[in-house]
Amino acid sequence: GPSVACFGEILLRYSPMGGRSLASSDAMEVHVGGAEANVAAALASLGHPARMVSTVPDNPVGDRALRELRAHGVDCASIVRNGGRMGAYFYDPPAGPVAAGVTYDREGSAFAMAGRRAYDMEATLDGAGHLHLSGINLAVSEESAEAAIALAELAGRKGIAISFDGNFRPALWARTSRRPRPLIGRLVSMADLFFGNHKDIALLLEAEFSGDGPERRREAALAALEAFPNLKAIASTARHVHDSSTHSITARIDTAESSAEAPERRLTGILDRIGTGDAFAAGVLHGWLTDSADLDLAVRSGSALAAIKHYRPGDITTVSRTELDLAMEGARD
Ligand code: KDG
Repeated sequence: GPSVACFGEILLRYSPMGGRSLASSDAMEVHVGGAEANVAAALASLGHPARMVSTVPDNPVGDRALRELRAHGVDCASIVRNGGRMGAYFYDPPAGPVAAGVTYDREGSAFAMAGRRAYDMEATLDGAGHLHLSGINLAVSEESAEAAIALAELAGRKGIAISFDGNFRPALWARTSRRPRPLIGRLVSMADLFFGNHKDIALLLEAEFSGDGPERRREAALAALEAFPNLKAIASTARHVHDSSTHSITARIDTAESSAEAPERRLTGILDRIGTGDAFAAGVLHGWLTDSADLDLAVRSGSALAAIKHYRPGDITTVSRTELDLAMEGARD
C-alpha cells in the first residue's frame, strides 16, 4: 500500500545507565529518537509501510542511527547524507520530586543545515499516501522550517493527507528569533489531522479556554476546526500526575460532528515516558489509516500505544498488532 512519509530530525539520546543521574553517571546508554522517527518506527512495527525523510551525517554515527531505524522496518532510502554532525540529547531521569531533564546538543546538526534544496521533494513523496511531521522542524532552524513547509505544500498539491503534531518545545524556540505562532499556524492550516491539546489551541488562536475538563477540550477543538477549514480531526492526551511513577492518561479525538474518548488508564511503576506523544500519534494514525471514520479505534489505539511506551526504555515504541489488540482489550471497562 502507499507509505507514510515522516519528516523530521533523527536524534541520538544518551541516558545514564542504571538509573544514575546525569551528574553522577560515567556510562551512557544510546537510543535513537526524534519525534517523527519514533512515529515511523511504531507505524512500521504495526505493518504500515513507513518512510523516514531526514538528513543525517555521512559518517559512522549517521550509519548507526539508520541501522536501528532499518531494523525496525523503516524505509530509509529518502534520507539525505551530508557533512554535518548528528543531533543528540542527554536525558536525566526523574528522581523523586525532581522531574526528568532533557539537554539538547543539536545546534548546527546535519538536519538543521538542510534546507528545501537538500531534498528531492518529488521523489520523497513518490508512492506516499500520507505525510506526518511536527512543529519541532519549525523550531530547529530556518532551513528545516523551510524544508518542512515546502514538503507539506507539495503534499497538499498532490492530495496527500497530512498529520501535524504541534510538539511545542519552548527550549528550542527560545534560541530563535522566529515566532512560533505564525509558523505552527501555517502547518496546522495545511493539515488534515492535528495533534494538540486545548493549551496549544489557545496559543494558536490567541484565545482562552479556561478550565480543564472534556467540555473545554471539545470547545477548543471546535474553535480550531472552525479556524482551520482543512482540518478534519484533532487528537490529544491529558495526563494526571499522582506521583513520579504513577500517572493517569486519557485521550480524545474531535471532529466537527463527533468525538471519541479513551477510558482513563492508570499507569504505575513508570519506566520512561519520553516519546509518549509520538506513540500516541502513531497509534491514532494506525486507526486513522485503517478506517478514518472509526474515531473510537483511533483514540483507543493511540491510548494503548501511549500506555505501552511508559514501560519501554528509549524513545521508540514498537509493537505487533497482537500486542496492541491485547493492550486495547486490557483497557476495556
Ligand atoms: O517526543 C520525543 C521526542 O521529543 C524525542 O525523541 C526528542 O525529537 C525530540 C525532540 O526534539 O524533543
